[in-house]
Amino acid sequence: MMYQHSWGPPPTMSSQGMTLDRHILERQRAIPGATGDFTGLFQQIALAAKIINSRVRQAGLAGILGLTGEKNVQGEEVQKLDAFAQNVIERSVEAGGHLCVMASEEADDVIPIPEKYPTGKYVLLFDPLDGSSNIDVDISIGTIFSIHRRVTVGRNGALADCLQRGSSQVAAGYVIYGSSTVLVYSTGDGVHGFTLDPSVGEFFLSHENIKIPARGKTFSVNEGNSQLWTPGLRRWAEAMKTPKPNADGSMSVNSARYVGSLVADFHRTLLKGGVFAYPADAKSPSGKLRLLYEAAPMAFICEAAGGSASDGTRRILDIQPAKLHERTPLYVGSRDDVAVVERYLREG
Ligand code: AHM
Ligand code: MG
Repeated sequence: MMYQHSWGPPPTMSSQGMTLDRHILERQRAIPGATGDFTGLFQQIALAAKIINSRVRQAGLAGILGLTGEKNVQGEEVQKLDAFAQNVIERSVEAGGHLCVMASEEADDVIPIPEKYPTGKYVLLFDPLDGSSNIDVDISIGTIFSIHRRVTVGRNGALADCLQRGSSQVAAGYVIYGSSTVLVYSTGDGVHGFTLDPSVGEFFLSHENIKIPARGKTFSVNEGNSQLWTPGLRRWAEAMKTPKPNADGSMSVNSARYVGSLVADFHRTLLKGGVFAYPADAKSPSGKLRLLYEAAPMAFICEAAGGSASDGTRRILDIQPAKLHERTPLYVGSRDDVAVVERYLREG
């Protein structure tokens, strides 16, 4: 991974940088027969991310925290930020002619492409604003997206286009609205991060070819649920908290880190290593996170960076979804650390 700190503050970064658009375009040119469809779709997703970012940054000022039904200073109906993000993504991508259907964590059913627009060969699955319960307390939130090629024929896509294994994703990515706004994506051959320069309104390459360390020092899980876990998982958490002696007599200790916003917890895990877990428990036997909008895209990115992702026994990317809003336990991060938690789960 290349941290380009030498670029210095944003104005310098923009003058020297590789934009997200150019990055995707250059890769498209390297693929014989590529039509530019994917590049077009990606540009629209990046535009949506910038619009959502701008609203997230104004959230307090614009009085858009809280519930729908409120009026802003102009007397207009105020949307909740996650409803706003849903709307922005749909409006940004529906007209491009690249998609045949969409599905979102915020919508009960598949989202068709309006009749007035052409359709295309891709399918977009997304979580418009993940971690939205954290908005009111100024904690990082994010957008997650997953792109598949359609498997049905005809003008409109269908549920079958959305219910594909994670391994058949063409691309996946997320945007973190954190201390800076970063878009991370992968098409399966490398993972790249782009930081938004707000003065230019453009994403610039800042994290090239991210590789997750094979082992990390951080474990990330909501231990508030630990009484609901299996004994094996509780033993794993205890093991994570047990200092290990080093050869030189010093002690190694892990750090516990849990933001409660998947994008933030995953982003840290990807860059620094370690494991993020949202297990099944007695209250939620299938876990909390959604396979299509959360687990599968993060698993795709993590594997492309050299890490792994499991539901405890299976590779996340091998799971055939049976329904749109299916949930799954998720253990994702450094390869060795995911293997350790799988071992504890196996031992029960
Ligand atoms: P959301 O999609 O409703 O925002 O919920 C998903 C979020 C994830 O971002 C995060 O990892 C998890 O829920 C946190 O759950 P908990 O508060 O139970 O620890
Ligand atoms: Mg979510």
